[in-house]
Amino acid sequence: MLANLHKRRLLVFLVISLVVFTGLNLYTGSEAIAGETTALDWEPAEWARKAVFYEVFVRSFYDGNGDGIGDFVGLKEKIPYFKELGVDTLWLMPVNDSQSYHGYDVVDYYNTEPDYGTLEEFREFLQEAHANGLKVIMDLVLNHTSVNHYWFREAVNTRDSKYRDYYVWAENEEQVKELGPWGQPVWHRSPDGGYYYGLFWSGMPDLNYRNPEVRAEAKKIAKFWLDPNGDGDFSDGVDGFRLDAALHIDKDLTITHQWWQEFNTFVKGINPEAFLVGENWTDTHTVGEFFRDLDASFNFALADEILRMVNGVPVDILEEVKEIHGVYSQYSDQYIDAIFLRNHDQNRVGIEVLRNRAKMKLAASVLFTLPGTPFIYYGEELGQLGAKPDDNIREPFDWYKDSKGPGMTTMSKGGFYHSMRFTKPHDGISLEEERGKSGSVYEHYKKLIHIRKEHPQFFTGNYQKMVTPNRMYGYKVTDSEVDYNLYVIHNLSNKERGITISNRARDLLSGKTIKAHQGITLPPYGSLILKTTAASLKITGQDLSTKNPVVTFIVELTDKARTDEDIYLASKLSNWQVDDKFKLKKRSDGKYEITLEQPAGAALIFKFKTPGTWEDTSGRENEGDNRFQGSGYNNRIYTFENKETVYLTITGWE
Ligand SMILES: [Ca+2]
Ligand SMILES: [Ca+2]
Ligand SMILES: [Ca+2]
Ligand SMILES: [Ca+2]
Repeated sequence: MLANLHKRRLLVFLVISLVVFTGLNLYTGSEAIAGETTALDWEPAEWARKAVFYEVFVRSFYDGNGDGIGDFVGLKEKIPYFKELGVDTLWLMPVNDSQSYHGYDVVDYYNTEPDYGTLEEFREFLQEAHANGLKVIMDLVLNHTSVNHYWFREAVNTRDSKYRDYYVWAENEEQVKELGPWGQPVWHRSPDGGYYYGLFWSGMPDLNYRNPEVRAEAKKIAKFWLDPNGDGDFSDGVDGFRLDAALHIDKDLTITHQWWQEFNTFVKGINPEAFLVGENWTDTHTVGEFFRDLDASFNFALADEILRMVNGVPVDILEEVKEIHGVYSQYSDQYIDAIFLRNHDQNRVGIEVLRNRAKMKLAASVLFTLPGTPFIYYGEELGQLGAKPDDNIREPFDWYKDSKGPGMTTMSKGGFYHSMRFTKPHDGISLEEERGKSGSVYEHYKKLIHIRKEHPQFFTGNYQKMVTPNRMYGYKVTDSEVDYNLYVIHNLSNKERGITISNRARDLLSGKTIKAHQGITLPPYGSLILKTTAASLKITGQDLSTKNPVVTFIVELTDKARTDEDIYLASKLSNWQVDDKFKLKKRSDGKYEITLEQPAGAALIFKFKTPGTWEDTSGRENEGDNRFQGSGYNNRIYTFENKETVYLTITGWE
């Protein structure tokens, strides 16, 4: 549960960037020494290494009983859909009984959320999923409970109750002033006058994992879901857990790691094939430490890099992967890298790429051709949109052209705080409109998943960067086990690119065979996945104009943003300083303008500035120009392609 973290995205990104880009120097931990890999006495679930996961918010997926709320009966009914898409494993966001719409504050770990159905219905869905070859993992929220969990009620009502020590209490007044990792209050006053620790908010008190009884409770809960009847047959249980807030179990990371090792040993003792993936939204080294404890961890850093690449920032994505894996492999040689684009705590891909359908497809093409175990967030395969607040990134899955019909869920039911903003009728975004339609986001995802499943070297193969012309990015994926090579080429520009290849190959995306030296055209943001027996493939591109594009930005100020001060464009061109060379000219119509010349393909990251303030981009949702990055980012980004005039608005200063 990382509801507040988005506000700190820039900070987190900076921390990650520093660590990724400066290599090992920043790491000061005492345990990890470069090159030293710990031999672990357990093995990750191998099946997960070659699986494609699908994250489902049950409430918004498919309603099986007509009350407008997604449920287990609906999930069961939609098993053929998951099979059609080609995913192997479902990750269900919390299904435990909870009082919030999202479920991340559990009141009963041994029961299901009544809105979703009974335990019996959950088990029926599970049996059916298993019978169809689908695995299911569930979100397990062990860091904290709801304030309405009876443990916490007992802890507050009776000071000498054994449940008091299930939670974390302040020892003195001084301690209460302490703030959390993103500057938030973490100590909350309980009705009895004490202060309890709740990292995320007062409604979610953290459990105390220094108490062996809490550890025993957590293990009992895991056992209940893995093998409910304890007969050693796991068809009635889940196949693993996504561990919410795994990073935050204890303020002391050593205790956190101890706990997860203990938990993993316990889980593998029940079912050696059970899969554990941790939510560790932090720097790459700290993520790496968790591979000693758990099978897998989400790669938040890579997700951001893929989207930056798609948005025109010159990112060398294979180099990013290499650096991250270099860090991971210091901790374990058997880690499973859980790669993804966005999850339920982040604006959807469609918003991050400013609703550009070709870029949504490009992001997927990159994700599904990189090593790791990919995760899709439900609706992403339709190119569904969603921006914060949180419930608007968790909107109903859009099954139908007119967003009405059997199984369709609604946000007016089920405790959402906001109304529906993004799931809309007749906007081209729905399963009904996209299924079978050539070039749709859905058909593209489906194709990519199937290509990946048929070519397992994408999970484990050897990757080499290729030389590619004209703002394209390419890599070769080889595997000594097979007699062919794969070549992936992405067109990162908004222009068609004509290319020729030196040897005959088949493009797995279009299904077409391309002859040696035959000219082919790659559409803007298009990709090729070439399969060939040739040992090497040379790509030749058309000659592009060498003239630098000259671009004029015309900037309008909203009433709130009016200023008497001069306005500057700050970027690395000005060392992020106020520089007269980048001062905007005030025009007679009250607008401002500045003209820049940059090489074609250059991506400029910038922000406007006065001598005393920075442009406030916090609430910005650029919907106009495709080359500007999405609302989750604090800087503007523009890629120079043509001579043109670009209109911008400044909404405020901070
Ligand atoms: Ca329902
Ligand atoms: Ca069983
Ligand atoms: Ca905690
Ligand atoms: Ca729609």
